[in-house]
Amino acid sequence: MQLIGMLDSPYVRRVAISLQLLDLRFEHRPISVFSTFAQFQQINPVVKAPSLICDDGEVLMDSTLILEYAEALAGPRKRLVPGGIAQRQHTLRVIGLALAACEKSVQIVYERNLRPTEKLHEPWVARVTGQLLAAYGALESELRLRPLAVTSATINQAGVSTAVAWHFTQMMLPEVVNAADYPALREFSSQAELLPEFRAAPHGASTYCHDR
Ligand SMILES: N[C@@H](CCC(=O)N[C@@H](CS)C(=O)NCC(=O)O)C(=O)O
Repeated sequence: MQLIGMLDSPYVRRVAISLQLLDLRFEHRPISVFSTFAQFQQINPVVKAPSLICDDGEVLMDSTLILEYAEALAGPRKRLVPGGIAQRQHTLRVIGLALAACEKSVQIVYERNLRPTEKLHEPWVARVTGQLLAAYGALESELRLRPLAVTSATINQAGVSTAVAWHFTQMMLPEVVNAADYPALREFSSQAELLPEFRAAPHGASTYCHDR
């Protein structure tokens, strides 16, 4: 199967890291939804990253749906979302917060990079920034109350998504989310980024390669 999209997208990155943790082999094609729009369009006319070309050619999109498919492919052998209801509930809460943090960060980045300055609507940016800070405030509290595992064998989807979201925001919007205010997240992220699966799929323009 082929993972389509750049690793500067937190959604693409969470899939690239999760596929490795699930022991699923894939080819990564870092095609951009912006600079190579037409090429992306040929694979997926909706131009959403990540897209996943399955082995039979069918194209999936949306990181959460791709990960649901990946978990099914990996079978009972490996899972990143726990089966037990209590653990699953908490994992889904944390993933939801991390995805909200990704979404609000991406909205601010798009607002800055894609909209002409004179068309910037400050009340909207302020609203999104408040939501972003609320998501990280809640993630910081969750992490302090219930620390997440952070080894290749034990990290779950809550851990992957939290670490990827935090790193993305710190790469793109460090002045908006002050790392010093979130010590638990900062520590968790620095440990996660050392894992081989994170290092093999670094934020940015590179290509994941399974032989690394
Ligand atoms: N909910 C989606 C969000 C994916 C998303 O927004 N990806 C961005 C890249 S970070 C994208 O495709 N942007 C192009 C566009 O929306 O036109 C997911 O989890 O995959």
